[in-house]
Amino acid sequence: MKGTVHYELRNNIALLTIDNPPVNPLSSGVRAGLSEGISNALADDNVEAIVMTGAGRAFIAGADISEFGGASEGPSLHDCLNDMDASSKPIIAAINGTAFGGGLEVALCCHYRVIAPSAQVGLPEVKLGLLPGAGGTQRLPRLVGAEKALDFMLTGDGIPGPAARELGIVDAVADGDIVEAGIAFANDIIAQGSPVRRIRDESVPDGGDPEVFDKARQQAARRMRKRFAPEMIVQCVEAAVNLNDFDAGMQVEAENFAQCLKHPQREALIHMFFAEREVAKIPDVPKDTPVQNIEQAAVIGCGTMGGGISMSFLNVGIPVTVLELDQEALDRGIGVIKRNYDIQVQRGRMSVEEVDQRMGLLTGTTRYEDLGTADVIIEAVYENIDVKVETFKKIEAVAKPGAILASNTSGLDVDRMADATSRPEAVIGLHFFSPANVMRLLEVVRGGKTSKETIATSMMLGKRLNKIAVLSGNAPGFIGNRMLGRYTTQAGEIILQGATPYQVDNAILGFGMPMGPFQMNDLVGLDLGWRARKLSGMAPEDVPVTARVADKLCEMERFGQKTNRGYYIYLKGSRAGQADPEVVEIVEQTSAELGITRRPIEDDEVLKRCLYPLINEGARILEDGIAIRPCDIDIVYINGYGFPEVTGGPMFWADQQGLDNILADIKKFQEEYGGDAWEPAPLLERLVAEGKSFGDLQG
Ligand code: 3H9
Repeated sequence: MKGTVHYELRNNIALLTIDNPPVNPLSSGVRAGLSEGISNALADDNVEAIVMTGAGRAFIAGADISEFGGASEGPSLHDCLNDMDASSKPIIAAINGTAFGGGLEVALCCHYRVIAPSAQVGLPEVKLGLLPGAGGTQRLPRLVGAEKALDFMLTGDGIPGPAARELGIVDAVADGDIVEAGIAFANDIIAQGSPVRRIRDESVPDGGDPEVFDKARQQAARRMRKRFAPEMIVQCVEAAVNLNDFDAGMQVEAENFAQCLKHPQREALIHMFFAEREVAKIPDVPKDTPVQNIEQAAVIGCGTMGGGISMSFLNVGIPVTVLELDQEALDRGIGVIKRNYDIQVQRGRMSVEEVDQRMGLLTGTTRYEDLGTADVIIEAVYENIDVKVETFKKIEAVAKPGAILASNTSGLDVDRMADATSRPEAVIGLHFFSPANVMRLLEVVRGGKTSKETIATSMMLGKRLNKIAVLSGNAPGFIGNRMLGRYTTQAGEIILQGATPYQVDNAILGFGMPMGPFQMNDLVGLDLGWRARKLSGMAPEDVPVTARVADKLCEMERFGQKTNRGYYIYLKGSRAGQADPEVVEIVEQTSAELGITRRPIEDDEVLKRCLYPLINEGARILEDGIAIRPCDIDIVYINGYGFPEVTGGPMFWADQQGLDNILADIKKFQEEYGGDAWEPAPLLERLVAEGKSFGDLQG
């Protein structure tokens, strides 16, 4: 059995310390230990109260997530809570650290709660596709009211001790030793005649107002589109209010919890939870690899990417020197950073003082020599290998020994940049996603000679910047853009064969992505590819057929959102585009020029043809060793490209569809359309032949 609970007598108090490192989830051994500890304390006449706390940094991180979906041994969590409910002696939670999910529910089943100021409480189950299923949906509304409880459970965010006190979740915030504070609190209770206060015996103080539930449903629809669990939570709180009978409410909670548990969203979201932690583990870079201290950063280029990257550092208090070629470009770039912060002030998300503080950490320069003290230098110059190589030569000339030299390339060869320096071990790709100060993904690209220290430091830096860092090998497009290429090419083919860009976008939106491929092209700018093709002197007949429509739109100066016209028409001030019949005509005309007979294409085919090449290419990326595990690809695609979180990412989703089904369709499309996008990846074929899934490769 995993985990334990230490039992100790402190005079008249039984102290139960939950010990299941690192964060004390309620695994089988903990549940058994809790039941046993309570029974021992009740049997001992010298014990007058019980204090419960956690060893290490957490009180209890919740139910053991790894046990969901499988068999578990020992008493259930509900058995433990029933034992606690039946206790005639007061139980006091001394919340030393994180009390999340089932952990907070255990604390709510205690009769009183004291908390350390830095400890966090939260009911994050909704983020895992679950609901607080250990009485949380029934006890919390009774304690703080239905409205606040709903808000707390539907956001799932943690709050620190003082905020928990203000909300009414805990009875006291205690500085100093939390166990001593818990024992002192227990002795006060004993002095008052040992009253036990069971939340289950109380009624919900508000909740007569049905609007509370309407508001909660609207909030959930806005913030958690297409999620199953929020409605289940709202129903449980309605039951707490309307039934006004704790056990009847618990019955509703149990039924709704069971529904969440068997829902595919739950499985996908728990996959994401573990995947987020897994991507930090790099097999050949041990946990104890030395890392460098990053106290100062430098960014070369203060355009959209450079500005956003600079803000990522400023936001976590790391000073940045930003370099531009001339004073005018520098002033413009810094002006944009300031304006972005001012918008945050207008929206009430930051104070003027905070903006001043962040801008105070920013220094502008036009001289490379000023970058010499930085611990990490990131170039964010024009995406062209020759320009990048030249930039690296300049960086190397000024960078201090030991500094990390990074490129924010979205797919160019990191080794060529490394070879332009005499310290390739210090060179790495740090691919931020736009807007860099907002997007969570950071692709960390290891070159052939990148040292383990440089990799470990870069992964740690990603975490410090509040990003999720995924390691990629150095191959064109890395993980994300290599897959994206397949997706956009298919979308381009589909519109030439009969669908409109609007049909394709709608099918992708229906799948749950925040935008379709043509909306994405309009956002990024159609002119990028068009200009690059012009610069390269490409002959018109050599332009890929899937780029022909975009190039025609560019010839009409329809570059996308920036010119208010692209595939869509954007009315002033609006980012929601309107379909344009003229674009449909251009598409039809292009099909005719290419001799393609248009035909109706079902949405189902649109989806399969856009998504399956992602999976096929993902399999090749795994074969080539560019991504370490399938879940690394899932994290990249969800956090960088808007793949719906509730699917668990493309590789997890593929497993759920059945790899044999996907392979059969890929072979069908190969026969119909040919091309290397439809050449089945050998890994996919092997997995199907062996009856395995991508999940079997996780290791
Ligand atoms: C629930 O409670 C349902 C109930 O309502 C009803 C039941 C009937 N279980 O994140 P970290 C592992 S649902 C198992 O790196 P941090 C984690 O995988 C649960 N394992 O540390 C990692 O393992 P490894 C509701 C867990 O300090 C290691 O611990 N609770 C669990 O940055 C360290 O984790 C939640 O949703 C768990 N519950 O953050 C809380 N939690 O080292 C989920 C963590 O092998 N947890 N692990 O990679 C968290 O939010 C964060 O882990 C926490 C610590 C804030 C606690």
